[in-house]
Amino acid sequence: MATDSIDLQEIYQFAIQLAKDAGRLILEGSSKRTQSAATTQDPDTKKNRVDLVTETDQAVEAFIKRSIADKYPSFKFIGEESFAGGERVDLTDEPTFIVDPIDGTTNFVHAIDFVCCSIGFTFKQEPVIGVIYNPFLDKLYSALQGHGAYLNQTTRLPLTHPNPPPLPSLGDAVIGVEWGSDRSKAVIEKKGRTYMKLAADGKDVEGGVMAHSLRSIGSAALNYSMVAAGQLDLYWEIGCWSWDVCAGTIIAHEAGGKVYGKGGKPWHPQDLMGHHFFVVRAIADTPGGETGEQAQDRIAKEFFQVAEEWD
Ligand code: 2AM
Ligand code: CA
Ligand code: CA
Ligand code: CA
Repeated sequence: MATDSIDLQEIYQFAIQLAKDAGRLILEGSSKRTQSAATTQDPDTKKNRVDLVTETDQAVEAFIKRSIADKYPSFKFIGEESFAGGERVDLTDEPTFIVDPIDGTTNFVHAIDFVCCSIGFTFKQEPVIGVIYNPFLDKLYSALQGHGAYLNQTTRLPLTHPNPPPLPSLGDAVIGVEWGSDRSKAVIEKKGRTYMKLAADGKDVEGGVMAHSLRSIGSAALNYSMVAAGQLDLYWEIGCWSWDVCAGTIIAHEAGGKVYGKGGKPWHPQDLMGHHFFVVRAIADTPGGETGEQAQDRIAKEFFQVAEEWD
Protein backbone atom coordinates (compact mmCIF):
# COMPACT_ATOMS: atom_id res chain seq x y z
CA MET A 1 0.00 0.00 0.00
CA ALA A 2 1.03 3.64 -0.34
CA THR A 3 2.34 3.86 3.20
CA ASP A 4 4.08 7.17 2.53
CA SER A 5 0.67 8.77 2.37
CA ILE A 6 -0.38 8.02 5.96
CA ASP A 7 -1.27 11.07 8.01
CA LEU A 8 0.08 10.45 11.51
CA GLN A 9 -1.61 13.51 13.02
CA GLU A 10 -4.98 12.32 11.74
CA ILE A 11 -4.38 8.77 13.00
CA TYR A 12 -3.33 10.20 16.39
CA GLN A 13 -6.56 12.20 16.75
CA PHE A 14 -8.55 9.14 15.62
CA ALA A 15 -6.81 6.94 18.24
CA ILE A 16 -7.53 9.46 21.01
CA GLN A 17 -11.24 9.55 20.13
CA LEU A 18 -11.31 5.75 19.84
CA ALA A 19 -9.79 5.33 23.31
CA LYS A 20 -12.37 7.73 24.79
CA ASP A 21 -15.23 5.84 23.10
CA ALA A 22 -13.79 2.52 24.29
CA GLY A 23 -13.57 4.01 27.79
CA ARG A 24 -17.30 4.71 27.73
CA LEU A 25 -17.98 1.07 26.83
CA ILE A 26 -15.70 -0.08 29.68
CA LEU A 27 -17.64 2.09 32.16
CA GLU A 28 -20.94 0.73 30.84
CA GLY A 29 -19.62 -2.83 31.18
CA SER A 30 -18.44 -2.22 34.72
CA SER A 31 -21.88 -2.92 36.17
CA LYS A 32 -21.35 -6.51 35.00
CA ARG A 33 -17.77 -6.78 36.19
CA THR A 34 -18.30 -9.55 38.69
CA GLN A 35 -16.17 -12.57 39.46
CA SER A 36 -18.87 -14.76 37.97
CA ALA A 37 -18.98 -12.73 34.74
CA ALA A 38 -15.30 -13.49 34.22
CA THR A 39 -14.46 -16.71 32.53
CA THR A 40 -11.34 -18.47 31.40
CA GLN A 41 -12.70 -19.62 28.04
CA ASP A 42 -10.30 -20.82 25.35
CA PRO A 43 -8.01 -23.04 27.39
CA ASP A 44 -5.26 -22.72 24.76
CA THR A 45 -4.40 -19.14 25.48
CA LYS A 46 -6.33 -18.32 28.63
CA LYS A 47 -4.07 -20.50 30.66
CA ASN A 48 -5.56 -20.88 34.10
CA ARG A 49 -8.19 -19.66 36.51
CA VAL A 50 -6.42 -16.33 37.21
CA ASP A 51 -6.18 -15.44 33.49
CA LEU A 52 -9.54 -13.71 33.37
CA VAL A 53 -11.55 -12.43 30.44
CA THR A 54 -15.00 -10.81 30.48
CA GLU A 55 -17.63 -10.07 27.85
CA THR A 56 -16.53 -6.44 28.05
CA ASP A 57 -12.95 -7.31 27.01
CA GLN A 58 -14.35 -8.94 23.89
CA ALA A 59 -17.01 -6.33 23.14
CA VAL A 60 -14.52 -3.46 23.45
CA GLU A 61 -11.99 -5.17 21.19
CA ALA A 62 -14.70 -5.90 18.60
CA PHE A 63 -15.73 -2.21 18.68
CA ILE A 64 -12.16 -0.96 18.29
CA LYS A 65 -11.36 -3.43 15.52
CA ARG A 66 -14.51 -2.51 13.59
CA SER A 67 -13.88 1.23 13.97
CA ILE A 68 -10.32 0.86 12.64
CA ALA A 69 -11.45 -1.32 9.72
CA ASP A 70 -14.10 1.26 8.77
CA LYS A 71 -11.66 4.18 8.81
CA TYR A 72 -8.41 2.48 7.72
CA PRO A 73 -9.35 -0.75 5.92
CA SER A 74 -5.80 -1.52 4.76
CA PHE A 75 -4.17 -1.22 8.21
CA LYS A 76 -3.17 -4.35 10.13
CA PHE A 77 -4.60 -5.13 13.55
CA ILE A 78 -3.12 -7.02 16.50
CA GLY A 79 -5.33 -7.35 19.59
CA GLU A 80 -5.26 -9.52 22.69
CA GLU A 81 -8.71 -11.02 22.26
CA SER A 82 -8.32 -11.59 18.50
CA PHE A 83 -5.04 -13.37 19.25
CA ALA A 84 -6.81 -15.49 21.87
CA GLY A 85 -9.36 -16.28 19.16
CA GLY A 86 -6.58 -17.70 16.99
CA GLU A 87 -5.70 -14.64 14.88
CA ARG A 88 -1.88 -14.45 14.73
CA VAL A 89 -0.30 -11.41 13.04
CA ASP A 90 3.43 -10.68 12.73
CA LEU A 91 4.88 -7.21 13.11
CA THR A 92 5.69 -5.83 9.64
CA ASP A 93 6.51 -2.44 8.12
CA GLU A 94 2.80 -1.91 7.39
CA PRO A 95 0.75 0.51 9.50
CA THR A 96 -0.46 -1.64 12.40
CA PHE A 97 -2.73 -0.97 15.36
CA ILE A 98 -1.73 -2.98 18.45
CA VAL A 99 -4.53 -2.93 20.99
CA ASP A 100 -5.41 -4.20 24.45
CA PRO A 101 -9.13 -3.41 24.92
CA ILE A 102 -8.87 -3.75 28.71
CA ASP A 103 -5.51 -3.82 30.40
CA GLY A 104 -6.01 -4.68 34.04
CA THR A 105 -8.86 -7.16 33.66
CA THR A 106 -8.31 -8.51 37.18
CA ASN A 107 -8.73 -4.96 38.52
CA PHE A 108 -11.83 -4.54 36.34
CA VAL A 109 -13.38 -7.69 37.79
CA HIS A 110 -12.50 -6.66 41.37
CA ALA A 111 -13.69 -3.04 40.94
CA ILE A 112 -10.21 -1.56 41.41
CA ASP A 113 -9.82 1.66 39.42
CA PHE A 114 -6.53 0.87 37.62
CA VAL A 115 -8.04 -0.21 34.32
CA CYS A 116 -7.34 1.14 30.86
CA CYS A 117 -7.71 0.72 27.16
CA SER A 118 -4.36 0.71 25.35
CA ILE A 119 -4.12 1.66 21.68
CA GLY A 120 -0.71 1.56 20.04
CA PHE A 121 0.21 2.12 16.42
CA THR A 122 3.38 1.04 14.63
CA PHE A 123 4.77 2.14 11.30
CA LYS A 124 7.86 0.46 9.82
CA GLN A 125 7.88 -1.66 12.99
CA GLU A 126 8.31 1.28 15.34
CA PRO A 127 5.68 2.38 17.86
CA VAL A 128 4.84 5.94 16.71
CA ILE A 129 1.45 6.58 18.36
CA GLY A 130 0.23 5.55 21.80
CA VAL A 131 -2.99 6.28 23.65
CA ILE A 132 -3.79 4.83 27.08
CA TYR A 133 -7.10 5.81 28.65
CA ASN A 134 -8.28 5.01 32.19
CA PRO A 135 -12.02 5.81 32.14
CA PHE A 136 -12.48 5.30 35.89
CA LEU A 137 -9.96 8.04 36.74
CA ASP A 138 -10.56 9.93 33.46
CA LYS A 139 -6.83 9.99 32.71
CA LEU A 140 -5.67 9.90 29.11
CA TYR A 141 -1.99 9.42 28.36
CA SER A 142 -0.94 9.96 24.76
CA ALA A 143 2.02 10.53 22.49
CA LEU A 144 2.88 10.98 18.84
CA GLN A 145 6.49 10.37 17.87
CA GLY A 146 8.48 13.60 17.94
CA HIS A 147 5.68 15.60 19.58
CA GLY A 148 6.01 14.80 23.28
CA ALA A 149 3.78 12.90 25.68
CA TYR A 150 0.74 14.37 27.42
CA LEU A 151 -1.76 13.75 30.20
CA ASN A 152 -5.30 14.66 29.14
CA GLN A 153 -3.86 16.31 25.99
CA THR A 154 -2.65 19.38 27.87
CA THR A 155 -0.18 18.50 30.63
CA ARG A 156 3.26 17.66 29.30
CA LEU A 157 4.83 14.49 30.70
CA PRO A 158 6.70 13.83 32.86
CA LEU A 159 4.71 15.85 35.38
CA THR A 160 8.03 17.46 36.37
CA HIS A 161 8.75 18.50 32.76
CA PRO A 162 11.19 20.08 31.90
CA ASN A 163 13.08 19.31 35.12
CA PRO A 164 12.91 15.60 36.00
CA PRO A 165 14.53 14.83 39.34
CA PRO A 166 17.80 12.93 39.63
CA LEU A 167 17.84 9.23 40.55
CA PRO A 168 21.04 8.59 42.51
CA SER A 169 20.68 4.82 42.75
CA LEU A 170 18.30 1.88 42.48
CA GLY A 171 17.84 2.16 46.25
CA ASP A 172 16.08 5.50 45.67
CA ALA A 173 13.54 4.04 43.24
CA VAL A 174 9.88 3.09 43.41
CA ILE A 175 9.69 0.08 41.10
CA GLY A 176 6.65 -1.23 39.22
CA VAL A 177 6.41 -5.03 39.24
CA GLU A 178 3.57 -7.50 38.60
CA TRP A 179 2.84 -11.13 39.39
CA GLY A 180 1.22 -11.79 35.98
CA SER A 181 -0.95 -14.80 35.27
CA ASP A 182 1.81 -17.41 34.95
CA ARG A 183 1.87 -18.87 38.47
CA SER A 184 4.23 -21.74 37.74
CA LYS A 185 6.78 -22.42 40.48
CA ALA A 186 9.69 -21.47 38.21
CA VAL A 187 8.25 -18.04 37.39
CA ILE A 188 7.01 -17.18 40.86
CA GLU A 189 10.28 -18.23 42.50
CA LYS A 190 12.32 -16.09 40.11
CA LYS A 191 10.05 -13.08 40.45
CA GLY A 192 9.85 -13.61 44.22
CA ARG A 193 13.63 -13.79 44.65
CA THR A 194 14.05 -10.65 42.57
CA TYR A 195 11.39 -8.78 44.55
CA MET A 196 13.03 -9.88 47.82
CA LYS A 197 16.39 -8.44 46.73
CA LEU A 198 14.75 -5.22 45.61
CA ALA A 199 12.92 -4.84 48.93
CA ALA A 200 15.45 -6.13 51.49
CA ASP A 201 18.50 -4.51 53.00
CA GLY A 202 21.85 -5.85 51.74
CA LYS A 203 22.89 -6.52 55.35
CA ASP A 204 20.13 -9.13 55.63
CA VAL A 205 19.83 -10.45 52.10
CA GLU A 206 22.82 -10.85 49.80
CA GLY A 207 22.48 -8.37 46.94
CA GLY A 208 19.60 -6.54 48.64
CA VAL A 209 19.21 -2.92 47.52
CA MET A 210 16.24 -1.91 49.72
CA ALA A 211 14.54 0.26 47.12
CA HIS A 212 12.09 2.91 48.34
CA SER A 213 9.27 0.52 47.47
CA LEU A 214 7.67 -1.87 44.98
CA ARG A 215 4.21 -1.32 43.45
CA SER A 216 1.88 -3.77 41.70
CA ILE A 217 -0.86 -1.72 40.10
CA GLY A 218 -2.14 -4.55 37.90
CA SER A 219 -1.88 -3.00 34.44
CA ALA A 220 1.25 -3.06 32.30
CA ALA A 221 0.05 -0.08 30.24
CA LEU A 222 -0.58 1.98 33.37
CA ASN A 223 2.87 1.06 34.70
CA TYR A 224 4.32 2.58 31.51
CA SER A 225 2.06 5.61 31.91
CA MET A 226 3.25 6.14 35.47
CA VAL A 227 6.88 5.84 34.41
CA ALA A 228 6.12 8.42 31.69
CA ALA A 229 4.54 10.67 34.33
CA GLY A 230 7.59 10.19 36.59
CA GLN A 231 5.54 8.62 39.40
CA LEU A 232 7.25 5.25 39.06
CA ASP A 233 11.01 5.31 38.53
CA LEU A 234 11.09 2.08 36.60
CA TYR A 235 9.00 -0.90 35.54
CA TRP A 236 10.14 -4.46 34.87
CA GLU A 237 7.97 -7.11 33.28
CA ILE A 238 8.47 -10.59 31.93
CA GLY A 239 5.55 -12.38 30.33
CA CYS A 240 3.42 -9.66 28.83
CA TRP A 241 2.74 -9.04 25.15
CA SER A 242 2.94 -6.39 22.45
CA TRP A 243 -0.58 -5.12 23.16
CA ASP A 244 0.35 -4.52 26.82
CA VAL A 245 3.32 -2.29 25.98
CA CYS A 246 3.06 -0.87 22.42
CA ALA A 247 1.28 2.35 23.39
CA GLY A 248 3.25 2.65 26.62
CA THR A 249 6.55 2.34 24.78
CA ILE A 250 6.06 5.48 22.69
CA ILE A 251 4.42 7.40 25.56
CA ALA A 252 7.33 6.62 27.91
CA HIS A 253 9.86 7.40 25.18
CA GLU A 254 8.27 10.75 24.34
CA ALA A 255 8.28 11.57 28.06
CA GLY A 256 12.06 11.16 28.14
CA GLY A 257 11.97 7.60 29.48
CA LYS A 258 14.28 4.94 28.10
CA VAL A 259 12.99 1.53 27.06
CA TYR A 260 15.29 -1.48 26.95
CA GLY A 261 15.25 -4.95 25.45
CA LYS A 262 15.69 -8.26 27.24
CA GLY A 263 18.06 -8.09 30.19
CA GLY A 264 18.61 -4.34 29.73
CA LYS A 265 20.07 -4.67 26.24
CA PRO A 266 19.47 -1.80 23.79
CA TRP A 267 15.88 -1.75 22.47
CA HIS A 268 15.24 -3.28 19.06
CA PRO A 269 11.83 -2.95 17.32
CA GLN A 270 11.34 -6.75 17.32
CA ASP A 271 11.59 -6.65 21.14
CA LEU A 272 7.99 -5.45 20.98
CA MET A 273 7.00 -8.98 19.93
CA GLY A 274 8.95 -10.57 22.79
CA HIS A 275 8.01 -10.85 26.46
CA HIS A 276 10.80 -9.00 28.30
CA PHE A 277 10.28 -5.33 29.05
CA PHE A 278 12.09 -2.70 31.08
CA VAL A 279 11.69 1.07 31.18
CA VAL A 280 13.30 3.85 33.25
CA ARG A 281 11.81 7.33 33.67
CA ALA A 282 13.37 10.59 32.50
CA ILE A 283 16.30 11.61 34.72
CA ALA A 284 17.96 15.03 34.85
CA ASP A 285 21.49 15.63 33.60
CA THR A 286 23.68 16.14 36.67
CA PRO A 287 25.92 19.15 37.11
CA GLY A 288 28.74 16.64 37.70
CA GLY A 289 28.55 15.75 33.99
CA GLU A 290 26.45 12.56 33.87
CA THR A 291 23.74 12.90 31.23
CA GLY A 292 20.20 11.74 31.97
CA GLU A 293 20.64 8.88 29.52
CA GLN A 294 23.85 7.78 31.21
CA ALA A 295 21.97 7.80 34.51
CA GLN A 296 19.20 5.66 32.97
CA ASP A 297 21.81 3.17 31.71
CA ARG A 298 23.47 3.12 35.14
CA ILE A 299 20.15 2.35 36.85
CA ALA A 300 19.38 -0.35 34.27
CA LYS A 301 22.78 -1.95 34.89
CA GLU A 302 22.20 -1.85 38.65
CA PHE A 303 18.78 -3.43 38.17
CA PHE A 304 19.99 -6.33 36.04
CA GLN A 305 22.69 -7.15 38.57
CA VAL A 306 19.78 -7.86 40.92
CA ALA A 307 17.06 -9.26 38.65
CA GLU A 308 16.91 -12.89 37.63
CA GLU A 309 16.54 -13.42 33.89
CA TRP A 310 14.98 -16.23 31.95
CA ASP A 311 13.69 -17.01 28.42
P1 2AM B 1 -4.50 -8.07 31.16
O1 2AM B 1 -5.19 -7.39 32.26
O2 2AM B 1 -4.82 -7.51 29.82
O3 2AM B 1 -4.68 -9.57 31.17
C1 2AM B 1 -0.99 -7.62 35.37
O4 2AM B 1 -0.16 -8.65 35.71
C2 2AM B 1 -0.66 -7.06 34.02
O5 2AM B 1 0.03 -8.02 33.23
C3 2AM B 1 -1.84 -6.72 33.18
O6 2AM B 1 -1.39 -5.73 32.32
C4 2AM B 1 -2.17 -8.01 32.47
O7 2AM B 1 -2.92 -7.79 31.29
C5 2AM B 1 -0.79 -8.47 32.15
N1 2AM B 1 -0.57 -9.89 32.06
C6 2AM B 1 -1.45 -10.86 31.81
N2 2AM B 1 -0.86 -12.05 31.82
C7 2AM B 1 0.44 -11.86 32.10
C8 2AM B 1 1.58 -12.72 32.27
N3 2AM B 1 1.50 -14.05 32.15
N4 2AM B 1 2.76 -12.16 32.56
C9 2AM B 1 2.86 -10.84 32.71
N5 2AM B 1 1.82 -10.01 32.56
C10 2AM B 1 0.62 -10.49 32.25
CA1 CA C 1 -5.91 -10.75 29.47
CA1 CA D 1 -2.94 -6.67 28.99
CA1 CA E 1 -6.37 -7.31 28.16
